[in-house]
Amino acid sequence: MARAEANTKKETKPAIYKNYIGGEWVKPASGEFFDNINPANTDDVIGRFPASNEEDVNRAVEAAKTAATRWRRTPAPKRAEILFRLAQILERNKDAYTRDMTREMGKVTKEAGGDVQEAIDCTYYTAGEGRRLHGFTTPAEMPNKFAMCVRQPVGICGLITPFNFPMAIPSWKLIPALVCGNTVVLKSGEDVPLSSLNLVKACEEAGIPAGVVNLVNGHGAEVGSPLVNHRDVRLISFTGSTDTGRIIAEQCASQNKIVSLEMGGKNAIIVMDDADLDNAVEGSLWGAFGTSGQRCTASSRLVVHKKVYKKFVEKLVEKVKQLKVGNGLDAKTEVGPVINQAAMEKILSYIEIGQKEDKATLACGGNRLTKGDYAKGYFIEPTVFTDVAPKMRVGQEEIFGPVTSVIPFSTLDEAIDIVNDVKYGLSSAIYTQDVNQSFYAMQELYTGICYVNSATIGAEVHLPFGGTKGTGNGHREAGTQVLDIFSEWKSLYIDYSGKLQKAQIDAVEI
Ligand code: UN1
Repeated sequence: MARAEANTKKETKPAIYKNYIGGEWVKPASGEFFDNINPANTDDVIGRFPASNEEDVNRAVEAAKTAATRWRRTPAPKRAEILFRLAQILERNKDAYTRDMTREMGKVTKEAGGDVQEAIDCTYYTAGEGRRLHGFTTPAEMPNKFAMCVRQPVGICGLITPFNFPMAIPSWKLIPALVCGNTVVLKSGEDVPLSSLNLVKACEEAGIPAGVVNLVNGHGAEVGSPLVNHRDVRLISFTGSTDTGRIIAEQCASQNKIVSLEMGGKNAIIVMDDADLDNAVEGSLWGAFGTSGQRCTASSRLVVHKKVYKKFVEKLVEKVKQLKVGNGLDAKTEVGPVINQAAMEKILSYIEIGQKEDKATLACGGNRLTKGDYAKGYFIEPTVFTDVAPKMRVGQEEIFGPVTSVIPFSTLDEAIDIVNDVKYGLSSAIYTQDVNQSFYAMQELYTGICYVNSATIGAEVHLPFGGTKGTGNGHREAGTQVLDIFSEWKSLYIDYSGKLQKAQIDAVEI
Protein backbone atom coordinates (compact mmCIF):
# COMPACT_ATOMS: atom_id res chain seq x y z
CA MET A 1 0.00 0.00 0.00
CA ALA A 2 1.19 3.48 -0.85
CA ARG A 3 0.78 4.62 2.73
CA ALA A 4 2.94 1.84 4.24
CA GLU A 5 5.57 2.43 1.57
CA ALA A 6 5.73 6.13 2.26
CA ASN A 7 6.09 5.52 5.95
CA THR A 8 9.03 3.15 5.59
CA LYS A 9 10.75 5.30 2.93
CA LYS A 10 11.65 8.12 5.30
CA GLU A 11 12.83 8.29 8.88
CA THR A 12 10.41 11.09 9.73
CA LYS A 13 6.81 10.41 8.93
CA PRO A 14 5.19 13.07 6.76
CA ALA A 15 2.46 15.10 8.45
CA ILE A 16 -1.13 14.05 7.87
CA TYR A 17 -3.52 16.81 6.83
CA LYS A 18 -7.31 16.86 6.89
CA ASN A 19 -10.26 18.39 5.12
CA TYR A 20 -11.99 21.42 6.61
CA ILE A 21 -15.74 20.94 6.73
CA GLY A 22 -18.25 22.85 8.86
CA GLY A 23 -15.48 24.40 10.93
CA GLU A 24 -13.85 21.04 11.79
CA TRP A 25 -10.67 19.41 10.51
CA VAL A 26 -11.87 15.97 9.47
CA LYS A 27 -10.48 12.83 7.87
CA PRO A 28 -11.78 11.86 4.45
CA ALA A 29 -14.63 9.35 4.31
CA SER A 30 -12.40 6.90 2.43
CA GLY A 31 -9.71 6.97 5.13
CA GLU A 32 -7.22 7.26 2.24
CA PHE A 33 -4.51 9.88 1.79
CA PHE A 34 -2.20 10.85 -1.05
CA ASP A 35 1.36 12.17 -0.94
CA ASN A 36 2.20 15.79 -1.66
CA ILE A 37 5.61 15.59 -3.34
CA ASN A 38 8.28 18.21 -3.92
CA PRO A 39 8.79 18.41 -7.70
CA ALA A 40 12.44 19.43 -7.17
CA ASN A 41 13.13 16.33 -5.09
CA THR A 42 10.64 13.51 -5.22
CA ASP A 43 12.06 11.95 -2.03
CA ASP A 44 10.70 14.91 -0.14
CA VAL A 45 7.12 14.13 0.91
CA ILE A 46 5.62 17.36 2.21
CA GLY A 47 2.60 15.72 3.71
CA ARG A 48 -0.25 13.29 3.20
CA PHE A 49 -3.53 14.84 2.13
CA PRO A 50 -7.08 13.47 2.08
CA ALA A 51 -8.04 11.42 -0.97
CA SER A 52 -11.61 12.58 -0.67
CA ASN A 53 -14.66 11.41 -2.56
CA GLU A 54 -18.30 12.23 -3.17
CA GLU A 55 -19.21 11.64 0.46
CA ASP A 56 -16.82 14.37 1.61
CA VAL A 57 -18.14 16.71 -1.07
CA ASN A 58 -21.71 16.06 0.10
CA ARG A 59 -20.75 16.85 3.69
CA ALA A 60 -18.96 20.02 2.67
CA VAL A 61 -21.89 21.23 0.56
CA GLU A 62 -24.25 20.46 3.45
CA ALA A 63 -22.05 22.54 5.76
CA ALA A 64 -21.96 25.38 3.24
CA LYS A 65 -25.74 25.20 2.98
CA THR A 66 -26.20 25.33 6.75
CA ALA A 67 -23.96 28.39 7.03
CA ALA A 68 -25.41 30.22 4.03
CA THR A 69 -28.31 32.19 5.53
CA ARG A 70 -26.36 33.63 8.43
CA TRP A 71 -23.43 34.64 6.25
CA ARG A 72 -25.67 36.14 3.60
CA ARG A 73 -27.41 38.21 6.26
CA THR A 74 -24.15 39.40 7.85
CA PRO A 75 -23.74 42.97 6.58
CA ALA A 76 -21.11 43.14 3.83
CA PRO A 77 -18.92 45.65 5.75
CA LYS A 78 -18.83 43.14 8.64
CA ARG A 79 -17.93 40.28 6.31
CA ALA A 80 -15.19 42.53 4.99
CA GLU A 81 -13.84 43.21 8.49
CA ILE A 82 -13.09 39.53 8.84
CA LEU A 83 -11.45 39.54 5.41
CA PHE A 84 -9.21 42.44 6.41
CA ARG A 85 -8.14 40.36 9.40
CA LEU A 86 -7.49 37.49 7.01
CA ALA A 87 -5.24 39.75 4.89
CA GLN A 88 -3.23 40.64 7.99
CA ILE A 89 -2.77 36.99 8.89
CA LEU A 90 -1.62 36.21 5.35
CA GLU A 91 0.82 39.10 5.54
CA ARG A 92 2.19 37.93 8.87
CA ASN A 93 2.78 34.41 7.59
CA LYS A 94 4.06 35.34 4.15
CA ASP A 95 7.53 33.83 4.57
CA ALA A 96 6.27 30.48 5.88
CA TYR A 97 3.62 30.23 3.14
CA THR A 98 6.26 31.13 0.57
CA ARG A 99 8.57 28.32 1.65
CA ASP A 100 5.70 25.82 1.72
CA MET A 101 4.71 26.88 -1.75
CA THR A 102 8.16 26.56 -3.27
CA ARG A 103 8.50 23.15 -1.68
CA GLU A 104 5.24 21.79 -3.03
CA MET A 105 5.06 23.62 -6.34
CA GLY A 106 8.67 24.27 -7.31
CA LYS A 107 8.51 27.95 -8.29
CA VAL A 108 11.48 29.95 -7.07
CA THR A 109 11.15 31.64 -3.69
CA LYS A 110 10.88 35.17 -5.09
CA GLU A 111 7.99 34.14 -7.30
CA ALA A 112 6.29 32.14 -4.55
CA GLY A 113 6.54 35.29 -2.42
CA GLY A 114 4.85 37.15 -5.27
CA ASP A 115 2.10 34.55 -5.36
CA VAL A 116 1.41 34.96 -1.63
CA GLN A 117 1.60 38.74 -2.08
CA GLU A 118 -0.99 38.52 -4.84
CA ALA A 119 -3.32 36.73 -2.38
CA ILE A 120 -2.65 39.45 0.22
CA ASP A 121 -3.30 42.22 -2.32
CA CYS A 122 -6.44 40.50 -3.54
CA THR A 123 -7.73 40.10 0.00
CA TYR A 124 -7.13 43.73 1.02
CA TYR A 125 -8.47 45.08 -2.25
CA THR A 126 -11.56 42.88 -2.44
CA ALA A 127 -12.36 43.27 1.25
CA GLY A 128 -12.67 46.99 0.46
CA GLU A 129 -15.66 46.07 -1.69
CA GLY A 130 -17.53 45.20 1.50
CA ARG A 131 -18.08 48.94 1.96
CA ARG A 132 -18.91 49.49 -1.67
CA LEU A 133 -20.62 46.61 -3.50
CA HIS A 134 -22.26 49.40 -5.38
CA GLY A 135 -25.63 49.04 -6.94
CA PHE A 136 -27.44 51.91 -8.62
CA THR A 137 -30.61 53.90 -8.63
CA THR A 138 -32.34 55.09 -11.73
CA PRO A 139 -35.54 57.02 -12.44
CA ALA A 140 -38.69 54.97 -12.80
CA GLU A 141 -40.95 55.66 -15.77
CA MET A 142 -44.02 56.14 -13.56
CA PRO A 143 -44.49 59.00 -11.08
CA ASN A 144 -44.05 58.34 -7.36
CA LYS A 145 -42.11 55.21 -8.01
CA PHE A 146 -38.52 54.41 -7.11
CA ALA A 147 -36.17 52.01 -8.94
CA MET A 148 -32.84 50.60 -7.85
CA CYS A 149 -30.57 47.65 -8.32
CA VAL A 150 -28.56 45.71 -5.73
CA ARG A 151 -26.21 42.74 -5.76
CA GLN A 152 -27.29 39.54 -4.06
CA PRO A 153 -25.16 36.46 -3.38
CA VAL A 154 -25.64 33.48 -5.67
CA GLY A 155 -25.49 30.75 -3.00
CA ILE A 156 -23.03 27.88 -2.67
CA CYS A 157 -19.95 28.20 -4.87
CA GLY A 158 -17.65 25.37 -5.91
CA LEU A 159 -14.11 26.64 -6.50
CA ILE A 160 -11.71 24.46 -8.47
CA THR A 161 -8.15 25.74 -8.68
CA PRO A 162 -4.93 24.75 -10.49
CA PHE A 163 -1.36 24.13 -9.37
CA ASN A 164 0.45 27.08 -10.89
CA PHE A 165 -0.67 29.87 -8.54
CA PRO A 166 -1.33 27.86 -5.41
CA MET A 167 -2.46 30.75 -3.21
CA ALA A 168 -3.16 33.62 -5.59
CA ILE A 169 -5.77 31.85 -7.70
CA PRO A 170 -7.72 30.35 -4.77
CA SER A 171 -7.79 33.86 -3.26
CA TRP A 172 -9.07 35.39 -6.53
CA LYS A 173 -12.10 33.16 -6.21
CA LEU A 174 -12.54 32.77 -2.47
CA ILE A 175 -12.36 36.40 -1.37
CA PRO A 176 -14.87 37.87 -3.84
CA ALA A 177 -17.18 34.89 -3.22
CA LEU A 178 -17.10 35.66 0.50
CA VAL A 179 -17.41 39.42 0.33
CA CYS A 180 -20.49 38.96 -1.85
CA GLY A 181 -22.05 36.74 0.84
CA ASN A 182 -21.66 33.27 -0.63
CA THR A 183 -20.45 30.13 1.10
CA VAL A 184 -17.89 27.94 -0.64
CA VAL A 185 -16.39 24.52 -1.13
CA LEU A 186 -12.80 24.74 -2.36
CA LYS A 187 -11.05 21.93 -4.20
CA SER A 188 -7.43 22.89 -4.71
CA GLY A 189 -4.99 21.51 -7.28
CA GLU A 190 -3.91 18.07 -6.06
CA ASP A 191 -0.23 18.93 -6.56
CA VAL A 192 -0.40 21.94 -4.22
CA PRO A 193 -2.81 21.16 -1.38
CA LEU A 194 -0.71 22.78 1.35
CA SER A 195 -1.02 26.34 0.05
CA SER A 196 -4.82 26.13 -0.05
CA LEU A 197 -4.78 24.58 3.38
CA ASN A 198 -2.67 27.47 4.64
CA LEU A 199 -5.18 29.88 3.17
CA VAL A 200 -8.13 28.08 4.75
CA LYS A 201 -6.39 27.84 8.14
CA ALA A 202 -5.90 31.60 7.96
CA CYS A 203 -9.65 31.95 7.24
CA GLU A 204 -10.34 29.93 10.37
CA GLU A 205 -7.98 32.09 12.42
CA ALA A 206 -9.55 35.27 11.03
CA GLY A 207 -12.89 34.15 12.43
CA ILE A 208 -14.81 33.26 9.29
CA PRO A 209 -17.77 31.34 10.72
CA ALA A 210 -17.92 27.54 10.52
CA GLY A 211 -19.27 26.20 7.24
CA VAL A 212 -18.67 29.39 5.24
CA VAL A 213 -15.37 28.09 3.84
CA ASN A 214 -14.93 24.36 3.32
CA LEU A 215 -11.89 22.61 1.89
CA VAL A 216 -12.03 19.18 0.29
CA ASN A 217 -8.76 17.79 -1.03
CA GLY A 218 -8.46 15.16 -3.69
CA HIS A 219 -8.50 14.48 -7.39
CA GLY A 220 -10.65 15.82 -10.19
CA ALA A 221 -12.72 12.71 -10.84
CA GLU A 222 -13.41 12.00 -7.16
CA VAL A 223 -13.92 15.53 -5.85
CA GLY A 224 -14.23 17.98 -8.76
CA SER A 225 -16.88 16.03 -10.59
CA PRO A 226 -19.25 15.48 -7.61
CA LEU A 227 -18.82 19.15 -6.74
CA VAL A 228 -19.77 20.27 -10.24
CA ASN A 229 -22.71 17.89 -10.26
CA HIS A 230 -24.06 18.57 -6.78
CA ARG A 231 -27.56 19.97 -7.10
CA ASP A 232 -27.10 22.49 -4.27
CA VAL A 233 -24.00 24.06 -5.79
CA ARG A 234 -25.16 27.11 -7.74
CA LEU A 235 -21.88 28.26 -9.24
CA ILE A 236 -18.62 26.72 -10.37
CA SER A 237 -15.51 28.84 -10.77
CA PHE A 238 -12.75 26.91 -12.50
CA THR A 239 -9.19 27.68 -13.55
CA GLY A 240 -7.34 24.97 -15.44
CA SER A 241 -7.07 23.29 -18.81
CA THR A 242 -9.37 24.08 -21.70
CA ASP A 243 -10.32 20.40 -22.03
CA THR A 244 -11.46 20.08 -18.42
CA GLY A 245 -13.12 23.49 -18.58
CA ARG A 246 -15.20 22.41 -21.55
CA ILE A 247 -16.45 19.30 -19.71
CA ILE A 248 -17.32 21.41 -16.66
CA ALA A 249 -19.12 23.95 -18.83
CA GLU A 250 -21.20 21.23 -20.46
CA GLN A 251 -22.12 19.72 -17.13
CA CYS A 252 -23.01 23.12 -15.70
CA ALA A 253 -25.09 23.96 -18.76
CA SER A 254 -27.27 20.90 -18.37
CA GLN A 255 -27.86 21.78 -14.72
CA ASN A 256 -28.34 25.49 -15.36
CA LYS A 257 -25.46 26.48 -13.10
CA ILE A 258 -23.43 29.66 -13.28
CA VAL A 259 -19.95 28.82 -14.52
CA SER A 260 -16.86 30.94 -14.80
CA LEU A 261 -13.89 29.50 -16.67
CA GLU A 262 -10.30 30.64 -16.85
CA MET A 263 -8.39 28.35 -19.19
CA GLY A 264 -5.45 28.16 -21.54
CA GLY A 265 -3.33 30.70 -23.33
CA LYS A 266 -0.87 30.94 -26.20
CA ASN A 267 0.37 34.41 -25.45
CA ALA A 268 2.73 36.34 -27.64
CA ILE A 269 5.11 39.26 -27.45
CA ILE A 270 5.58 41.33 -30.61
CA VAL A 271 9.05 42.84 -30.95
CA MET A 272 9.06 45.69 -33.46
CA ASP A 273 12.18 46.82 -35.32
CA ASP A 274 12.34 50.03 -33.26
CA ALA A 275 12.11 48.20 -29.91
CA ASP A 276 14.66 48.57 -27.15
CA LEU A 277 16.06 45.11 -27.84
CA ASP A 278 17.71 44.53 -24.49
CA ASN A 279 14.50 45.39 -22.71
CA ALA A 280 12.56 43.13 -25.08
CA VAL A 281 14.97 40.27 -24.41
CA GLU A 282 14.65 40.73 -20.63
CA GLY A 283 10.87 40.77 -20.94
CA SER A 284 10.89 37.68 -23.12
CA LEU A 285 13.09 35.78 -20.68
CA TRP A 286 10.84 36.63 -17.79
CA GLY A 287 7.62 36.04 -19.73
CA ALA A 288 8.70 32.71 -21.21
CA PHE A 289 10.64 31.13 -18.36
CA GLY A 290 9.19 32.70 -15.20
CA THR A 291 7.36 29.97 -13.24
CA SER A 292 9.10 27.56 -15.66
CA GLY A 293 6.59 28.69 -18.28
CA GLN A 294 3.73 27.28 -16.23
CA ARG A 295 1.57 30.37 -16.43
CA CYS A 296 -1.62 30.81 -18.39
CA THR A 297 -0.05 34.14 -19.31
CA ALA A 298 3.38 32.75 -20.31
CA SER A 299 5.07 34.34 -23.33
CA SER A 300 5.19 31.18 -25.34
CA ARG A 301 5.52 32.99 -28.69
CA LEU A 302 7.96 35.75 -29.52
CA VAL A 303 6.91 37.38 -32.76
CA VAL A 304 9.93 39.31 -33.96
CA HIS A 305 10.39 41.81 -36.81
CA LYS A 306 12.67 40.41 -39.54
CA LYS A 307 14.95 43.47 -39.36
CA VAL A 308 15.96 42.69 -35.76
CA TYR A 309 15.28 38.96 -35.75
CA LYS A 310 18.89 37.76 -35.95
CA LYS A 311 20.15 40.14 -33.30
CA PHE A 312 17.23 39.43 -30.99
CA VAL A 313 17.67 35.66 -31.26
CA GLU A 314 21.41 35.94 -30.57
CA LYS A 315 20.85 38.02 -27.46
CA LEU A 316 17.98 35.87 -26.26
CA VAL A 317 19.71 32.52 -26.70
CA GLU A 318 22.82 33.78 -24.96
CA LYS A 319 20.74 34.78 -21.93
CA VAL A 320 18.62 31.63 -21.93
CA LYS A 321 21.72 29.47 -21.82
CA GLN A 322 22.81 31.29 -18.66
CA LEU A 323 19.56 30.72 -16.77
CA LYS A 324 20.19 28.76 -13.62
CA VAL A 325 17.81 25.83 -13.33
CA GLY A 326 17.41 24.19 -9.93
CA ASN A 327 15.57 23.83 -6.67
CA GLY A 328 13.49 26.95 -6.10
CA LEU A 329 14.55 27.09 -2.45
CA ASP A 330 18.11 27.87 -3.58
CA ALA A 331 18.36 31.67 -3.85
CA LYS A 332 20.49 31.42 -7.01
CA THR A 333 17.89 29.44 -8.93
CA GLU A 334 16.09 31.28 -11.71
CA VAL A 335 14.02 28.45 -13.20
CA GLY A 336 12.51 25.72 -11.01
CA PRO A 337 11.22 22.28 -11.93
CA VAL A 338 7.93 21.57 -13.65
CA ILE A 339 5.10 20.28 -11.53
CA ASN A 340 5.05 16.51 -12.05
CA GLN A 341 5.99 13.55 -14.21
CA ALA A 342 2.98 13.86 -16.53
CA ALA A 343 3.63 17.56 -17.11
CA MET A 344 7.29 16.87 -17.81
CA GLU A 345 6.42 14.18 -20.34
CA LYS A 346 3.93 16.43 -22.08
CA ILE A 347 6.45 19.27 -22.34
CA LEU A 348 9.18 16.92 -23.62
CA SER A 349 6.76 15.54 -26.19
CA TYR A 350 6.16 19.10 -27.46
CA ILE A 351 9.91 19.61 -27.71
CA GLU A 352 10.01 16.50 -29.87
CA ILE A 353 7.07 17.70 -31.97
CA GLY A 354 8.90 21.01 -32.50
CA GLN A 355 11.91 19.21 -33.89
CA LYS A 356 10.36 16.29 -35.79
CA GLU A 357 6.87 17.24 -36.87
CA ASP A 358 7.27 21.02 -37.08
CA LYS A 359 10.92 20.96 -38.13
CA ALA A 360 11.59 24.19 -36.26
CA THR A 361 15.16 25.02 -35.27
CA LEU A 362 16.06 24.07 -31.72
CA ALA A 363 18.19 27.08 -30.76
CA CYS A 364 18.89 25.97 -27.21
CA GLY A 365 17.71 23.61 -24.49
CA GLY A 366 15.46 20.70 -25.36
CA ASN A 367 16.45 18.17 -22.71
CA ARG A 368 15.41 16.90 -19.37
CA LEU A 369 18.16 17.50 -16.80
CA THR A 370 19.03 14.30 -14.97
CA LYS A 371 22.52 14.60 -13.52
CA GLY A 372 23.39 15.13 -9.83
CA ASP A 373 20.74 17.07 -7.91
CA TYR A 374 18.52 17.14 -10.97
CA ALA A 375 18.01 13.38 -10.91
CA LYS A 376 15.23 13.47 -8.35
CA GLY A 377 13.22 16.32 -9.83
CA TYR A 378 11.32 17.27 -12.96
CA PHE A 379 13.78 19.67 -14.54
CA ILE A 380 13.74 20.72 -18.18
CA GLU A 381 16.27 23.00 -19.86
CA PRO A 382 14.84 26.37 -20.90
CA THR A 383 14.13 25.79 -24.58
CA VAL A 384 13.91 28.14 -27.54
CA PHE A 385 12.64 27.21 -30.98
CA THR A 386 13.45 29.62 -33.80
CA ASP A 387 12.22 29.87 -37.41
CA VAL A 388 8.81 28.82 -36.20
CA ALA A 389 5.97 29.23 -38.68
CA PRO A 390 2.76 30.51 -37.09
CA LYS A 391 0.78 27.37 -37.91
CA MET A 392 3.25 24.89 -36.47
CA ARG A 393 1.98 23.05 -33.42
CA VAL A 394 4.56 24.65 -31.12
CA GLY A 395 3.26 27.98 -32.41
CA GLN A 396 -0.38 27.11 -31.79
CA GLU A 397 -0.78 24.80 -28.80
CA GLU A 398 -0.34 25.55 -25.12
CA ILE A 399 2.80 23.82 -23.83
CA PHE A 400 2.78 25.09 -20.21
CA GLY A 401 6.49 24.62 -19.73
CA PRO A 402 9.85 26.36 -20.26
CA VAL A 403 9.57 26.44 -24.04
CA THR A 404 9.12 29.43 -26.32
CA SER A 405 8.88 29.81 -30.10
CA VAL A 406 10.34 32.70 -32.08
CA ILE A 407 8.32 33.62 -35.17
CA PRO A 408 9.58 36.18 -37.74
CA PHE A 409 7.33 38.80 -39.40
CA SER A 410 7.59 41.81 -41.73
CA THR A 411 4.72 44.21 -40.96
CA LEU A 412 2.77 45.10 -37.81
CA ASP A 413 -0.47 43.91 -39.39
CA GLU A 414 1.13 40.57 -40.14
CA ALA A 415 2.36 40.33 -36.53
CA ILE A 416 -1.09 41.13 -35.18
CA ASP A 417 -2.64 38.44 -37.39
CA ILE A 418 -0.10 35.92 -36.10
CA VAL A 419 -0.80 36.81 -32.48
CA ASN A 420 -4.57 36.64 -32.97
CA ASP A 421 -4.58 33.48 -35.05
CA VAL A 422 -4.64 30.95 -32.21
CA LYS A 423 -7.59 29.48 -30.37
CA TYR A 424 -6.79 31.37 -27.15
CA GLY A 425 -6.85 35.06 -26.23
CA LEU A 426 -5.47 35.71 -22.77
CA SER A 427 -2.48 38.04 -22.94
CA SER A 428 -0.38 39.84 -25.55
CA ALA A 429 2.42 42.38 -25.60
CA ILE A 430 4.27 44.69 -27.94
CA TYR A 431 7.73 46.24 -27.65
CA THR A 432 8.02 49.45 -29.64
CA GLN A 433 9.03 53.08 -29.12
CA ASP A 434 6.31 54.27 -31.48
CA VAL A 435 3.12 55.54 -29.85
CA ASN A 436 1.08 55.03 -33.02
CA GLN A 437 2.13 51.42 -33.37
CA SER A 438 1.49 50.68 -29.73
CA PHE A 439 -2.03 52.16 -29.76
CA TYR A 440 -2.86 50.39 -33.00
CA ALA A 441 -1.69 47.10 -31.49
CA MET A 442 -3.69 47.70 -28.29
CA GLN A 443 -6.74 48.19 -30.47
CA GLU A 444 -6.24 45.20 -32.74
CA LEU A 445 -4.89 42.49 -30.43
CA TYR A 446 -7.90 40.40 -29.44
CA THR A 447 -6.86 39.37 -25.93
CA GLY A 448 -8.14 40.08 -22.44
CA ILE A 449 -4.83 41.63 -21.37
CA CYS A 450 -2.31 43.58 -23.41
CA TYR A 451 1.03 45.07 -22.39
CA VAL A 452 3.19 47.71 -24.02
CA ASN A 453 6.94 47.39 -23.41
CA SER A 454 6.48 44.61 -20.89
CA ALA A 455 6.02 40.84 -21.01
CA THR A 456 2.66 39.03 -21.15
CA ILE A 457 2.76 38.20 -17.43
CA GLY A 458 2.33 40.29 -14.31
CA ALA A 459 -1.36 41.17 -14.08
CA GLU A 460 -2.33 43.23 -11.03
CA VAL A 461 -5.28 42.37 -8.79
CA HIS A 462 -7.32 45.54 -9.24
CA LEU A 463 -7.68 45.11 -13.00
CA PRO A 464 -9.88 42.46 -14.58
CA PHE A 465 -8.12 39.22 -15.51
CA GLY A 466 -9.29 36.85 -18.21
CA GLY A 467 -9.26 36.21 -21.89
CA THR A 468 -11.16 35.93 -25.13
CA LYS A 469 -11.95 32.89 -27.30
CA GLY A 470 -10.76 29.52 -25.92
CA THR A 471 -9.34 31.15 -22.79
CA GLY A 472 -12.62 31.77 -21.06
CA ASN A 473 -16.37 32.07 -21.27
CA GLY A 474 -16.69 35.83 -21.10
CA HIS A 475 -16.17 36.36 -17.37
CA ARG A 476 -13.35 38.26 -15.72
CA GLU A 477 -11.71 37.59 -12.39
CA ALA A 478 -10.08 40.22 -10.16
CA GLY A 479 -10.88 43.93 -10.25
CA THR A 480 -14.45 44.81 -9.37
CA GLN A 481 -15.54 42.90 -12.45
CA VAL A 482 -15.23 39.63 -10.50
CA LEU A 483 -18.23 40.74 -8.44
CA ASP A 484 -20.35 40.07 -11.50
CA ILE A 485 -19.46 36.39 -11.19
CA PHE A 486 -20.16 36.04 -7.50
CA SER A 487 -23.31 38.12 -7.25
CA GLU A 488 -26.50 38.45 -9.22
CA TRP A 489 -28.38 41.66 -9.83
CA LYS A 490 -31.71 42.21 -8.17
CA SER A 491 -33.86 45.07 -9.50
CA LEU A 492 -36.11 46.67 -6.89
CA TYR A 493 -39.20 48.79 -7.64
CA ILE A 494 -41.01 50.72 -4.92
CA ASP A 495 -44.32 52.26 -5.88
CA TYR A 496 -45.38 54.93 -3.41
CA SER A 497 -48.22 56.40 -5.51
CA GLY A 498 -50.86 54.55 -3.51
CA LYS A 499 -52.52 53.17 -6.63
CA LEU A 500 -51.91 50.58 -9.33
CA GLN A 501 -49.59 51.96 -12.01
CA LYS A 502 -48.93 49.76 -15.02
CA ALA A 503 -45.50 50.28 -16.53
CA GLN A 504 -45.47 50.34 -20.33
CA ILE A 505 -49.28 50.56 -20.34
CA ASP A 506 -50.63 53.50 -18.33
CA ALA A 507 -50.21 56.93 -19.90
CA VAL A 508 -48.31 59.42 -17.79
CA GLU A 509 -49.63 62.95 -17.94
CA ILE A 510 -46.89 65.42 -18.74
C1 UN1 B 1 -2.00 32.39 -14.41
O1 UN1 B 1 -1.04 32.27 -15.13
O2 UN1 B 1 -2.88 31.54 -14.36
O3 UN1 B 1 -0.36 37.87 -14.60
C2 UN1 B 1 -2.17 33.55 -13.50
C3 UN1 B 1 0.30 36.99 -14.07
C4 UN1 B 1 -0.03 36.59 -12.66
C5 UN1 B 1 -1.19 35.64 -12.64
C6 UN1 B 1 -1.10 34.55 -13.65
N1 UN1 B 1 -0.32 37.75 -11.88
O4 UN1 B 1 1.18 36.42 -14.64
